Amino acid sequence: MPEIRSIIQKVKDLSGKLGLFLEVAPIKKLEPRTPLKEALAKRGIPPSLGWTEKDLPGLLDPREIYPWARGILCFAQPYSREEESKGDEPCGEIADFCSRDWYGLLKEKLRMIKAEIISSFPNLKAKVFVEGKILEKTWGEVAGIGWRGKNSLLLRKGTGSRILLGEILISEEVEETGRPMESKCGECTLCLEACPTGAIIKPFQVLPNLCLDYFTLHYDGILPQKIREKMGNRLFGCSACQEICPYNRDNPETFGPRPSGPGFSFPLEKALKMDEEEFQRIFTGHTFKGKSLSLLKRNALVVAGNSREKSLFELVEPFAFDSFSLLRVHALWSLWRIDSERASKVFRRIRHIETNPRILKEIETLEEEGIQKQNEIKGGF
Ligand code: B12
Ligand code: SF4
Ligand code: SF4
Repeated sequence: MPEIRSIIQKVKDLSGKLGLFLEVAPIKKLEPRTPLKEALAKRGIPPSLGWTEKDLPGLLDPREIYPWARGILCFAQPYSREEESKGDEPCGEIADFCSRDWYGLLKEKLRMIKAEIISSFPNLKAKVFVEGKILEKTWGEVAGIGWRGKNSLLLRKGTGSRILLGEILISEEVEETGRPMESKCGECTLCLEACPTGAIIKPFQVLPNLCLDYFTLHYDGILPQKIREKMGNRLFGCSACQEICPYNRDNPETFGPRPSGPGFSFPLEKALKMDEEEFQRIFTGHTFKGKSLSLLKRNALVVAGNSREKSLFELVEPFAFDSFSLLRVHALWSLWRIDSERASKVFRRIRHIETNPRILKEIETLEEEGIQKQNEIKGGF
């Protein structure tokens, strides 16, 4: 039976060919910097996305769930940066990592690698993770795939933070191939300052329920007003804490197939007029393939409001009468921001037909704020 060392070498060669970075480490109990229990309790995101206290033992030591685990292969998939291609029309921004289904691609590659390992080592147990119940950044740190940035992400020389992480647990003892690295942020705090919502509450710690990535991609309810404002022109995802990072500039290794995706800038008119068929055609094969067209439209309404572009009023107005109350709420807010005088007239029509108390409350709040603002202006003179 071939030695595990030769298998690791084979996996390393294969990973290189597949455009992945690989480091290997023995399994051990992790010692997270902040008490993980406390970090998880403060998150305020649904357990479906994050984890709860009951997941703690398995997160800290994968052997609690996979008693056979002895080694971990940690992989990084670099993803390419989308070119800025802004036209004259009002557009929303789509984060780089959405340029294609990078997570799906990584998972596929890891499944291929697993099959390759098993073919040479049939008795080996192996389990692939991409976004699974495993502390991917911490394992990446332990194995030496990269080091922690204050934006909480893992960075490596040559790619910066534009890498996605995946792992294969194996039932064989392994020797480490890399070494944990100290953070190289030094005195820099650019990402903390650039975060629009203050979600990076402390260096290395992100509060998920303030993060725009969470709100634009994972949260499918009514967006809090403060978050709508902070979204600016973000349609899907947020990369502010990565774009600003000096380690993310001019990275020769941020390679991969050129994204064939919807592009960095997406016209709002196109988003708002899109039907299900077009949505499936454009977004299938991209990170938000599982997301709904309504999520795109909700976000597009918010971005339209933030643009304050008068030409978008007519485009937004029909959504104030949409059968889906989620879109009605955001359309009202958007109309108000684009042109509050015109919006008031629409609100009057809506009051006659609307029965949903949440929608009526939205109108009331917006108008109250308007009166307050007017009083402030008057008081200022
Ligand atoms: C839930 C989740 C989110 C949530 C919460 C993110 C967060 N930072 O908490 C939301 C939806 C907001 C999110 C957003 C994004 N995510 Co996300 N996310 C995850 C997921 C599924 C779980 C992460 C988690 O909750 N870990 C638990 C927390 C408690 O762990 P932690 O953040 O490591 O916390 C530790 C540090 O704070 C550390 N610490 C504390 N003090 C100190 C001090 C020092 C000196 C150091 C070094 C460390 C340190 O100790 C804490 C406890 O161990 C992982 C996949 C996975 N399975 O790991 C992907 C993952 C972290 N996400 C990823 C990505 C790419 C993103 C986005 C960039 C998406 C985008 N828009 O492009 C944004 C980035 C936002 C950001 N700055 O973090 C990648 C990160 C890749 C990388 N290069 O690191 C991962 C690993 C997915 C993957 N398979 O690649 N994500
Ligand atoms: S992704 Fe955006 S909102 Fe989230 S931590 Fe980074 S800059 Fe802040
Ligand atoms: S912007 Fe500065 S502080 Fe933030 S991750 Fe990059 S180097 Fe570190």
